[in-house]
Amino acid sequence: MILRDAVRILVGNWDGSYTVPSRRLYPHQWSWDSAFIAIGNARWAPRRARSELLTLFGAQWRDGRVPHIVFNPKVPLGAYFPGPEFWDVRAPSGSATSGIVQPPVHALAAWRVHQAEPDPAFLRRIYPRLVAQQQFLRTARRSADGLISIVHPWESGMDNSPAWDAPLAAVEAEPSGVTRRDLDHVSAHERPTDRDYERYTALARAYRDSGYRRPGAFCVEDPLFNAAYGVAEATLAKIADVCGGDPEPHLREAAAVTEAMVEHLYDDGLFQARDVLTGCPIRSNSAAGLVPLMLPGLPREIVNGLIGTALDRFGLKDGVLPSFAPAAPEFDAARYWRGPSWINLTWLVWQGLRHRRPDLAGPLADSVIRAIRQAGFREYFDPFSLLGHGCHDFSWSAALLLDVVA
Ligand code: 9WN
Repeated sequence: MILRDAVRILVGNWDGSYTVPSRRLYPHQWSWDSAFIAIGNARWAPRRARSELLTLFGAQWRDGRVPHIVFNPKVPLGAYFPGPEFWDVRAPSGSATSGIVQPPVHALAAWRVHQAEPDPAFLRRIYPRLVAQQQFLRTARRSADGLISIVHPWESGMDNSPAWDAPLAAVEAEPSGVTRRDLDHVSAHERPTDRDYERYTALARAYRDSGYRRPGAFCVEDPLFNAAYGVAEATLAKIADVCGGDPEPHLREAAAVTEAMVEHLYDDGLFQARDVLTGCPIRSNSAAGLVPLMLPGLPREIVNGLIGTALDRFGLKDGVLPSFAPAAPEFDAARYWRGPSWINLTWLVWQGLRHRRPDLAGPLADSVIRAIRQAGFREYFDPFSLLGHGCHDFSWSAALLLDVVA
């Protein structure tokens, strides 16, 4: 029944060649959502999964960047803020897009789709595009330490994580020009604040006005984003193998970023973000710091440190994984990325645990099923009561459930 409902949601959110995250709240194509959705669709409709990824990469920019939103021209202007008129840019395909990116989890998605139904032609088509996506990050965003930076909280995918409070405080808010449409659909106490939005808008505007070249007052190295980048290289090595390419450079790059992360971002049982503008670590209790568990070459003592933290600070064994450690003062069980449990974040950590600690991975997968059984396919969940928050019929909650139970 629950599986049938998951498929029903994905069918309802399908737009002909890709899937919207949510019909009303997010009526366009989102980058990392499409990767998670493809992973789930691979379980019952691999053709759709391939189409999902190829449609997204169809809007790739010449510099290799994969925009975080590809706008559907049929959706009325003003349905989502900030919309195409704000970003004011088009991909070479002619699609209106945003100008920022999201965590590069797409190589992993492409590989999972291929595993579900082997299709070397699909892999050969998407491989150069995935390589270009990584190349953009190396060219435009890599620091001397070998880490990739993000220039907007939206690029982290965890928009209002408390990890961004300090770097965001340095950004001048821009009260005018913010037309929040999210509050038409979800109550204010579950979303970022107006102040957050004023800063998000100011940052996006500054980046846009530089021709999407120069970061504004926010530039950080995020452990989730860097882990996704490293996992992408490790996965590209496997894809290169199938496509007759050379896996070696990808393996070297995966090892290099893993080493840089361990050296510069790991601190006392958790990976932390770092502020590129001040050079200072941003100490927080974000579950983003557990996602590097996915990196295949992570040293054993680091793995053990992360697992200890997941158990002690995040209550891994007791239930669903919160996005922020519950004992921390910033924790908020209902507000977006400040505490609620998200299925995609849980899935990423689950991936990291599956081969290392099946005894912990199993209950984590069960917690996804439990949350959805109790609250439905919500966007996020109170990690204690499992009360559902955010929008209903959320695509990646449905898609990743299908993967978790497969
Ligand atoms: C801004 C679509 C996206 C997710 C992000 C999530 C949220 C957008 C918003 O929704 O962000 O990109 O309007 O709040 O934070 O992770 O990709 O589901």
